[in-house]
Amino acid sequence: MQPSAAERRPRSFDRVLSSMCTEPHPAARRAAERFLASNPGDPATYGTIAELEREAVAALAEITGLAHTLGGDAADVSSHGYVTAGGTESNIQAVRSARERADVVDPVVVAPDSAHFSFHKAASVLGVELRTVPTDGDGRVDVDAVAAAIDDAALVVAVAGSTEYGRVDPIPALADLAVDADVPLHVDAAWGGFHLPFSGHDWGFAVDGVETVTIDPHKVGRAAVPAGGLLARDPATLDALAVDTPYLETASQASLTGTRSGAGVASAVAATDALWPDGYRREHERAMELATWFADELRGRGLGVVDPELPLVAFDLPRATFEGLRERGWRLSRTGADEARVVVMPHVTRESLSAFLDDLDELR
Ligand code: 0PR
Repeated sequence: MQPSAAERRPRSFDRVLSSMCTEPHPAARRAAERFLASNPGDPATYGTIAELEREAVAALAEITGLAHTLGGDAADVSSHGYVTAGGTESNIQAVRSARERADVVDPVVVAPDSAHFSFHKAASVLGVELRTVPTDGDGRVDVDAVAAAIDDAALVVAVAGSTEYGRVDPIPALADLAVDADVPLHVDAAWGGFHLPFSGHDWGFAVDGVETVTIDPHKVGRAAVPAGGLLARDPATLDALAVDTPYLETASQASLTGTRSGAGVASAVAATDALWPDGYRREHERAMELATWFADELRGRGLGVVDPELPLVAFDLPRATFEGLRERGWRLSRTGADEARVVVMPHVTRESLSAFLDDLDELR
């Protein structure tokens, strides 16, 4: 008998070049399977997964520099964050908390035009105005434009690893503006967060003024889907999100979703246990080297390339060649400006990119 569609093995990652998902770490896969039916949204019933969520948040607090600012006292780190369903939930919740805390009639969120579309969802769901400001020619937000837009804002958003180009906004400069204007700064490091501790950027809670950070274990962190992260410097950020939960044994819940993925939480702990810090550092170095090599190869073929700041390479590719590569099975997507975009995720290797270049040469 043929296996049903649901029983078939997932597609191999061999030719997946533009996704931010990747092969989970083997330990993450095993951990996910053990917790498929537990619900971190009900900690009084599912105590083991609740304890694992504290561990996941403690790991993310280390990675984002929050643990250090708390003086290494990770005892009550769970009041500083939780494991979300992904970057979208984290970003919505960061906006929601800022809206609650600003307590103004017409809340405004200032974000670069490079910000992920989840901020448009947040604005729509929460009834806030999203005031987008332009990026410069190199894909980072124009700081002067933020300065001109910040005064009445409830939140400023910075992107640390943009979805289309992997660009990191000038976070210290934005944080200075935010502190002066007394507006919280949210850093979206959903994808970049597992690279940035090794890239030399100033980006996380080490920067004064950064109040919340999105960082997703289910992207570069190599946890199972779904496992996102929202971290906050001030526990009041999460308090502003909490609603009473009268018929649960716990008094309140700050997450946006109710039932949540125990598999995501357990796999985030397993992956970060296995890989933080040395495994992630090695992956960062491997991926940067590969991205740099790939960018050189493309340039050598006369193609325009956006210099990779983090391991993501956008490059000019005629539409017909793009379509031809898709027909050969390469899972490739395009930026809004029509460049092809390769995200050097852990499953992307020198071999796969060489095979891609061979196909590219044949099609040109
Ligand atoms: N913030 C940034 C900077 C992101 O790049 C993304 C996702 C998000 C937030 C939202 O995260 P979730 O998708 O976890 O809610 N960026 C990818 C994108 O939109 C998501 C993606 C992942 C798309 C895998 C395709 C895919 O196969 O392109």
